[in-house]
Amino acid sequence: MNTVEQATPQTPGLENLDADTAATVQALYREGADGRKGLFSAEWADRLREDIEAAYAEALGRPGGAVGRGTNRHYVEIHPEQMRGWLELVDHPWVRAVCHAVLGPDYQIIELGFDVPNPGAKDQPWHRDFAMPDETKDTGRLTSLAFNVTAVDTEEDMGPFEIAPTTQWDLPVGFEHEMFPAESLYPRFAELAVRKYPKRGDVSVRSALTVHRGTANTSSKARPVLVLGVDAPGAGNAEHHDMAVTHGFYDSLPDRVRQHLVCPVVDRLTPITQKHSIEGLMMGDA
Ligand SMILES: O=C(O)CCC(=O)C(=O)O
Repeated sequence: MNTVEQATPQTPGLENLDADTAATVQALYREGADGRKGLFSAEWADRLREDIEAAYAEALGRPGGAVGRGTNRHYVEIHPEQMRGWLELVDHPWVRAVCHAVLGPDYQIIELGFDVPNPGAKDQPWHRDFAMPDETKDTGRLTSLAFNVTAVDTEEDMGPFEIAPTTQWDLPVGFEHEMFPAESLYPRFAELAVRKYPKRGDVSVRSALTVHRGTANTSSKARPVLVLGVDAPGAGNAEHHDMAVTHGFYDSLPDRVRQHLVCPVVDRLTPITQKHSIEGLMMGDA
């Protein structure tokens, strides 16, 4: 396997954490991802799928509603109120504890969206969701997390998500836009790669720096998956997102959730127009 230069991880102190949270923090710093089976019920995930399908149909019906992530594949950013289970997700004790432990007490919920690899979607290029921040390079600390929640039971032919553990620390040498590793590095990712087969109700968390890709969907079914993005203060990802909440929704939230929202609180939600992204450029339009 090619050897690569890596940043030196500085795992946060684990002494005040319960065993479950400590295990996830260690996994995030070691492998770059972790997950929990059955955090929610299959019915909860079915409601998520219904909400994703409604938001997807709405987004496809207007210019800029959905952004291409390669053949037959889209990403759509939505508002929390477009998903019935958002509060249960962000308020789940494991989600809160992991965010607090990795990103600090003032972590910020900055992104909600979903990927839909449809039938015919191809292997994506291996990638990161954004460039490695200087803080991670220099201090070995993770400054953001992405939670993924599948809306369907994943089967082999549905183009499972594939991730290359430990690559969150790879310095981006030979990475285009600091996000897309050169093809000469692919054998290393292929050797490390793990395919994930989450079922309805499962939740995973990863560093978006851990190199990953969606694989080819040769089935006749879509594999929609929710993405919840959370930052440490100053990580700088919020400016790439347009999430908002209404006053009524904001007022209905417990304080412990409100304090992690940095998005605008508005009278009326505006459908999100997706920003043109480097991923779209590199993966091609859907
Ligand atoms: O297929 C997936 O689950 C993830 C897709 C992905 O990483 C992306 O579109 O950036």
